[in-house]
Amino acid sequence: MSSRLNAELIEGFLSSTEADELLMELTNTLEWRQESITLYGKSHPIPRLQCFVASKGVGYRYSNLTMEGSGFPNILESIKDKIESTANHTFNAVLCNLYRDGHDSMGWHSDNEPELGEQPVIASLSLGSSRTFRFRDLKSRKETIDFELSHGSLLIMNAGVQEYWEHSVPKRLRVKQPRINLTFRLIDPTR
Ligand SMILES: O=C(O)CCC(=O)C(=O)O
Repeated sequence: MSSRLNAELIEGFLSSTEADELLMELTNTLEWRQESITLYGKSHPIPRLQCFVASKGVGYRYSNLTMEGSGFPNILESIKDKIESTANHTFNAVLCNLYRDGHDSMGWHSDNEPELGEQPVIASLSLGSSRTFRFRDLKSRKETIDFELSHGSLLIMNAGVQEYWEHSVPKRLRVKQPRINLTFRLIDPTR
């Protein structure tokens, strides 16, 4: 039997006006890049744009990529404060993903890098087009649970989620508008 999915979705965490403003500001001000990952010696561009934001000195390794933080811009600092008080958890980094349209996606993975520590709590804010966020039970690789992540929603993945479940954002070819997702994490730079 699969483990209970210890995740919580808060629709309308941001009002639609707040979410519109944040979407526009982040689209225009973050330094979005299309990174490549190397698999079996071959380089592949990832199917979305990314930007890593973190407190100074905080770095993150992810699928052969190493990213370094240089401080939070004000706009992300205030949204981080609001998310921290709802999730009752502290964060020092945010991985930002820009899905240009429904051709962009995220493959199956768990956020289980050693620097996130054991049983990390991760808070995920969505802006723009709604996209399906799919969990799959790691043991059976059969049971799936879908969440529809809408503009201004906050998904909190609590302790145990990364240990027992993986997740993905599948392509949705009918989606023509962009989506930004921000995943707030607490990274231990000494690990
Ligand atoms: O875009 C999303 O909702 C998922 C992002 C994600 O899985 C990640 O950053 O690890």
